[in-house]
Amino acid sequence: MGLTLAQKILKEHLVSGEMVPGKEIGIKIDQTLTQDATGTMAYLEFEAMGVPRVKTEKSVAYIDHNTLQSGFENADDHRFIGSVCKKHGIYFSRPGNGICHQVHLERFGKPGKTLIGSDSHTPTGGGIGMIAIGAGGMDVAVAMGGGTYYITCPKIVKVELTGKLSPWVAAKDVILEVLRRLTVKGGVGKIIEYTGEGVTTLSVPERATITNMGAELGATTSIFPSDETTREFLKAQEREADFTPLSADPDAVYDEEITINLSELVPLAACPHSPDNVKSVAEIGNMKIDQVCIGSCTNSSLLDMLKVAYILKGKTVHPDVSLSIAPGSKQVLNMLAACGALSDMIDAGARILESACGPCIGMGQSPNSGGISLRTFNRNFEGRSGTKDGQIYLVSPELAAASALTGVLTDPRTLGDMPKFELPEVFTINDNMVVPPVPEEEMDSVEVLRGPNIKPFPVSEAMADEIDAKCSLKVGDNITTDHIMPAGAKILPLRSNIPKISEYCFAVCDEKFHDRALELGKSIIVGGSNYGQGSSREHAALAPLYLGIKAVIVKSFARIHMANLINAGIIPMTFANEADYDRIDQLDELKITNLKALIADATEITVTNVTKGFDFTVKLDLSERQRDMIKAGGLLNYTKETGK
Ligand code: MIC
Ligand code: SF4
Repeated sequence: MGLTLAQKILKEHLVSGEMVPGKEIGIKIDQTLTQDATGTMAYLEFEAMGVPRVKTEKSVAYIDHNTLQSGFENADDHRFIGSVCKKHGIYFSRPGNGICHQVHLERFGKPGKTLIGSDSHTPTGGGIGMIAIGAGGMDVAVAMGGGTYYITCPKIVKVELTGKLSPWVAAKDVILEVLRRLTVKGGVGKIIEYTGEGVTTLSVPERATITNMGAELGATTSIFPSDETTREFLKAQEREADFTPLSADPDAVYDEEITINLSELVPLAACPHSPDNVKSVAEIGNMKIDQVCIGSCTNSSLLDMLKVAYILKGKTVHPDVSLSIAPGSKQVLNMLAACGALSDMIDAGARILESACGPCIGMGQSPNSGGISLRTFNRNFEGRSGTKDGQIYLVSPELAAASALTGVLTDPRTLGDMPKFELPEVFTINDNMVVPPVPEEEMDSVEVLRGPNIKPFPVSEAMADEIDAKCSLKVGDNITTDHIMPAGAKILPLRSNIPKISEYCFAVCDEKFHDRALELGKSIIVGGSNYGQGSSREHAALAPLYLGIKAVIVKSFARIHMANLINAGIIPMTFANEADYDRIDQLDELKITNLKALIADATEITVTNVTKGFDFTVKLDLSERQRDMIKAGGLLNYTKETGK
């Protein structure tokens, strides 16, 4: 029986387990990446492991999220990460060099390799045939130390692409169509593998847009074959030697299959407040808009920017619209400057931002009250823009630029003939903003520089035999990590200070949660389905840990967040009977006894609702290793105990 491309790469990297969907497998990791908002914690954890030098083929630390330095905190974090990198064998991409996923694709990713990154959009690397997975910082720290990375062996979904995109219809519309069909839960436990004759019509940056936003499906990752287009891209990056041709076997067997005819796609938009709330531009109609933001790791490649500049050239941004543009990397920005496209953008009235995440993570450019903002980004969760009632629509760069000129949602197909946009034969290569690590013999003399905002991460205790605690919070379905641990310009600088950042934990849902949880001492959170979707931020587990959360009982979990809870020693449980969710209220007292024996192998546990006087059953869907981790009180304790 033939293998799919994802299965081939996983098999080659398999360290433990059997490749049976649903079973835990351990894989060897070749490359890691971190960004600054998750990186400080990841490197504190790495330091705690006591490994002198990373054991991966390549590890890169990027500064791209917390670049607004409105106090000393972010700059201190940058300095800390830079010095840790120097000391421990990690490449350091300085602020200004660009968004981690864009730069990694350009300069470091390699077909056939495995990459984990402390950012949920790491699957961008799937655009050049990598198995690239988003993970919590602690998992990345362990991988840097040479440890195995564990995942649930995923099912493989084949997305057969046929036809060719019509003029002005974009790669963004492809992934929005996949989201429309599969929803934000549809990819959980799956790898999305793209095949078919339509693949050859898509450039590497277009493929990367699609794999990037596969994160919004909840998928483990997404992957494209590595073909002649990949070779051309790597050659243009002066990295042809990194190329390997890779594809699925012709007789590969997939668990699910869908077909998308690219020729039939039309411009789409994800409406507020979910990436799967997808409608066609025609369905939404002539909506008046207030803001347009172009950029983010989904749509900030040179190709995207050249299209935007072409549309804006010689025109003026509509008087009622604010347009901001953040090119994805120094390479992109520099090449736009060299060819005059940047000047076309500036001339039209675009507000040019630095090459960083910026508005995507609420670092500036929050829309006006109730403002309608078109963004080329990947997430439009409520409040993420920094304006609670902001109405965010996720669209392609073509649609965004066309609408910035008219002031209303505009179908880019009204722009007339589309010229052929092509990638250059050679990109401008200058890695001068990537600091290499010092040679091994100089390592000891590197001093790690810590600022006063950098506090140690909370230590979790070994699991107790009984949990008798109140439900400190009850929430509904599709709770995102932006609900659990919001980001934005005000809160992000606190990423290295768990006690302080915990004050904002769940603040969007319930401002009193922090105080209540602290007062209760220990407590349990109850939630609906797809709990923890979105980001890889382990702060969404570390803040609850600090606030005394012992268990989370929900209808279902998103993958990375569930792994982060286990890493933090918090027990993730799911309702055996979803109807029991309705029978629990906030502040009910919940009791579980004999936990030590049960955690060893029980798949179902009885919980008593002491307040209401009934028992209900929860499921524990955990591997043996995860059970041991929870018993030890999390991954760090487990690693210390077992040396694994
Ligand atoms: C995001 O897009 O939500 C982030 C910010 O990039 C996060 C990481 C973080 O919270 O630092 C992600 O996607 O993992
Ligand atoms: Fe940065 Fe936004 Fe991409 Fe997250 S989704 S890595 S915040 S650009």
